[in-house]
Amino acid sequence: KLFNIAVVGATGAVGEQIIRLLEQRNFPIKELKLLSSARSAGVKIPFKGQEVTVQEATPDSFEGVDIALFSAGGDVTKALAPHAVNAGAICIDNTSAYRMDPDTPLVVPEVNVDKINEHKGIIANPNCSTIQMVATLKPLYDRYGISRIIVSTYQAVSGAGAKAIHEMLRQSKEVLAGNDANPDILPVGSLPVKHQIAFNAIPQIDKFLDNGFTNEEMKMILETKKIMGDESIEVTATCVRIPVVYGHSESVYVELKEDFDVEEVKTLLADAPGIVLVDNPAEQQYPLATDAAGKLETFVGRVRRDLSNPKALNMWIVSDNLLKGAAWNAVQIAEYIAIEQ
Ligand code: 11C
Repeated sequence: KLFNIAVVGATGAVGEQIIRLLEQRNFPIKELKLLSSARSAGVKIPFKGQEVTVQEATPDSFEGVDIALFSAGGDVTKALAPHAVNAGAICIDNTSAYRMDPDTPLVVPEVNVDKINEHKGIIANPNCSTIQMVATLKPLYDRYGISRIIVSTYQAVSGAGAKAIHEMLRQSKEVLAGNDANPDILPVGSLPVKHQIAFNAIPQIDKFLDNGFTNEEMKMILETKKIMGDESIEVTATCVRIPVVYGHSESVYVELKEDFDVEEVKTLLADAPGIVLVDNPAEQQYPLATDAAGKLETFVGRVRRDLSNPKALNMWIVSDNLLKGAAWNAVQIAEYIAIEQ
């Protein structure tokens, strides 16, 4: 069967990757509709040797669409996804708009692919930093159980969009030239205070809540429980933006419920779908954002028993935030839907 596909946010950082993946994976497409805000309408995007003209996304854009992939921000999803569902499309949404909605499955195929069929029109794609962590921890959860996760992230600027990439590169040049960085975008475009990202680390991703955590940190906490289907897992997170373009890195401490053998843990990780074990300290081999950029897999290394708690492990998890963290996870879900139909 061939599918009519719509990509909403086609000119954005994630939308571009979705289009590239649909092409590379030879997704069975009848018609590809590329949608965006009015500002980007008219842009031509190459796809399989032809050019597809981007159209303005409106409530009427979804007639005949089978699968709509949204990555144009939560407000656009909230405004348009209900119209897409009414028109009969299955929506795969990259924003946080529906992630915690009890009627919306939140899916990482390696963890809970069975939830896809429970959708009522919308399937939510989790936050990038959550996806790579749960995909890696799933085989350990299945084998030993997980009681607690403490994660600190080192997140790439591309997570904040193409403007943040340009901002980091511009600031780097300014600072190297001896000028002021003149921060303009990060940590949060809509907030008045801005901080330099070049040669810096900013412990704020997204806005703060009253509990002292940021939205990004709460996403890691709440989404992990929902995807794993286990509210008893205790999670705490500190999310930090660093001057890397592509690839989020995470230091993860995880307490397991049962005793484990570190070599068995490494074997489980090496055999897990979508996970690549890169763990050879003797040769200084461990996952690096520069190696993960452009790859579909999630990379794990520095796997070691904790010295303060023999039931806990430490590890380093890295993945391309725009690919497994966003576009690839969404296209994977679309591929599962296509296979089922
Ligand atoms: C970042 N994780 O790195 C964010 C971007 O909820 O999908 C993705 C936000 C989301 O800034």
